[in-house]
Amino acid sequence: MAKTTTLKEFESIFPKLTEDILDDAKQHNLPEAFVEWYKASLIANTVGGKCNRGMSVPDSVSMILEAPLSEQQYFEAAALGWMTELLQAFFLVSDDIMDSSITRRGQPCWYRQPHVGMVAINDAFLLEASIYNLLKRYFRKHPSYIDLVELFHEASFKTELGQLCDLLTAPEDKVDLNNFSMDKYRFIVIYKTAYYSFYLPVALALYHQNIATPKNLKQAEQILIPLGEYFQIQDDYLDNFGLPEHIGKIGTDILDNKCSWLVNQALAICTPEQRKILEENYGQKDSKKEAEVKKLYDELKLEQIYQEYEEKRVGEIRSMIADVDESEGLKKTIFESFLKKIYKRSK
Ligand code: DMA
Ligand code: MG
Ligand code: MG
Ligand code: MG
Repeated sequence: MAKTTTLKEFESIFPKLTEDILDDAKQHNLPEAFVEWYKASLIANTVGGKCNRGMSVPDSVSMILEAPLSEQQYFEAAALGWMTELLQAFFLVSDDIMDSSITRRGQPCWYRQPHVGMVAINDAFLLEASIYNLLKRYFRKHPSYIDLVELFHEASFKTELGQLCDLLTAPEDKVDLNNFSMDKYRFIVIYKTAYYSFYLPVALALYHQNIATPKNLKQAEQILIPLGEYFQIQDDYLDNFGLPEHIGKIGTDILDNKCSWLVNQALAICTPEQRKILEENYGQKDSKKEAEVKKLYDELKLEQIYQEYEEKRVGEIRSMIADVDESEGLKKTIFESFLKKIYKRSK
């Protein structure tokens, strides 16, 4: 029987990894004060989230093996999990700068913290570099070492393409609602979120067990990409309808002129008069205009449209999971547990 990890167990691995990462920096004679800075950035940006991505690596390994993990197996799988959290930290620190966000996990965003500012950009690079230092330290002799390295590179590249499209679809100085479309939207969310958040942890588990094949990787992708797309649609929904106390961040999508799921839904059903309201108020750094858009979203009953979408999509995802081929080591439970964690989430 598989055994799922707890946040406490998973977090108990992180201090050792922090020590390792800082040890690599010390090898280069980084002065002590800067080692402390690196440590503060690692702790502030990597710990304190839900760790759904990270914990899903040991959970997936345990479900593949259908057994609890030995101490060594757990450490390795959790280390790979923490590398996905480091990748997430790297993306969030930079995403918050690019999105002019205010808070993250209930705290001021890293770039807004006293004395940090644009040093945050380099801190983001260091968070990313930590992944490859840890990979080398623990997996240099693993038969799938180069696959693991390439997987992180590939997931990063895809995320960066998604972020590029996200940012270029949302110019700060030019609002053009004709720029938005559900096709563009799908590209953005699959690339910026689904690959690194959903496909990466499961692919890591398969490579860790040396059982990855083109067939099981493809099968994993076929379900995890729709799951990731659904997850980012939830994120867009919560950006407007979620509570900052729950989601730990203040929504910025309207102010930022984002090609969000909500604005695409609004465009699909609005009258010419309502479209005019959007044209005059969307995508400007003005909280009164933002409030006008929020009011329109309520009038258009987007909350209800979202709930209907969620029920329908979750039904489809459930039937995809029911069709999973388990002959090459994948297990339906892996996907069921992802779905269970995110269905109707409010944070
Ligand atoms: C999330 O997009 C994507 C990445 C790669 C961080 P987002 O800007 O909607 O995320 P958030 O709402 O957390 O700022
Ligand atoms: Mg953002
Ligand atoms: Mg963003
Ligand atoms: Mg968002």
